[in-house]
Amino acid sequence: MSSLNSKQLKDYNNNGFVAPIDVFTLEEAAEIKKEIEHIEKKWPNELIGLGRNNVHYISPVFDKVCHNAKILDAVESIIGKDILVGGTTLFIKDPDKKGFVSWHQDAKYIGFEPYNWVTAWLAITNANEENGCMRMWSGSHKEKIKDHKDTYNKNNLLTRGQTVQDVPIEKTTPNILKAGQLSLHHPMIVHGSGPNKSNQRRIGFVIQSYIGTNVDQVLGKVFVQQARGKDTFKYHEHAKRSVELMSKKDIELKNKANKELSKIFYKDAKKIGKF
Ligand SMILES: O=C(O)CCC(=O)C(=O)O
Repeated sequence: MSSLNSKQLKDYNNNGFVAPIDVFTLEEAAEIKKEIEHIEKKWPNELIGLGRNNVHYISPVFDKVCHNAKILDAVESIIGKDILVGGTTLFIKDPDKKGFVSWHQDAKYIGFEPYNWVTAWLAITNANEENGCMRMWSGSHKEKIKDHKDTYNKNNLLTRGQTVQDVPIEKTTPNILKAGQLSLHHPMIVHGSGPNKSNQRRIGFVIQSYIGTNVDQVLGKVFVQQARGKDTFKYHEHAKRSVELMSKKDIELKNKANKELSKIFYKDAKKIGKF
């Protein structure tokens, strides 16, 4: 069932993103945060580097987020009813680190074509200007794919520090979300985020991305899960849903999927970064 109203759809089409969309209560978001902290405490290496990707394969909590009906209803409004989960990433900004995300377009490096896909950014903590929420260049999704310079800056949370230069900051809008709220953004929108200047963590769980079943991966191989509808195209290998935290089989799947993802992210790159 599609859930975005005409104003929200107009926002998405005009600006390249729509926000905020209420999904979880503060309490539910806090429970999801606890799952991250639990994994970090018990398996300290699991969510770092390349491991920040595809946590939904090893955690039933994150699996359920990806298959949440409220999120899928909103996504269906944009890409239609045949929906696959094409991958996830945790973007965690700790207060004592200088992590930032340079201006970029997802479509430049993610490899999903055609662009019948949308990225869902779920705030696990509040995201605001102080703690480095995303900033979106409204309308930039209507332009072409821009040149990106690979900077490999050590504090850049993007794989190769890919950066669109000369972004007019005055045309960008902060994507302020409360914990539990979601935003949806277009593959072509230029966006980025600054460092966390608060004394609390800023955590975003990003379904990167929800893809229509008609969407192929043109840079490599990706595993998917059926989130809604039917996959008559069968472009991708379908993966099972997680029912037990950190099961051996699921860890193997996550590692395999991340190895493939790394090949996509670093295709033709000069060197491999830390994610
Ligand atoms: O979490 C962030 O600050 C940036 C995430 C991002 O670039 C994305 O979800 O496409």
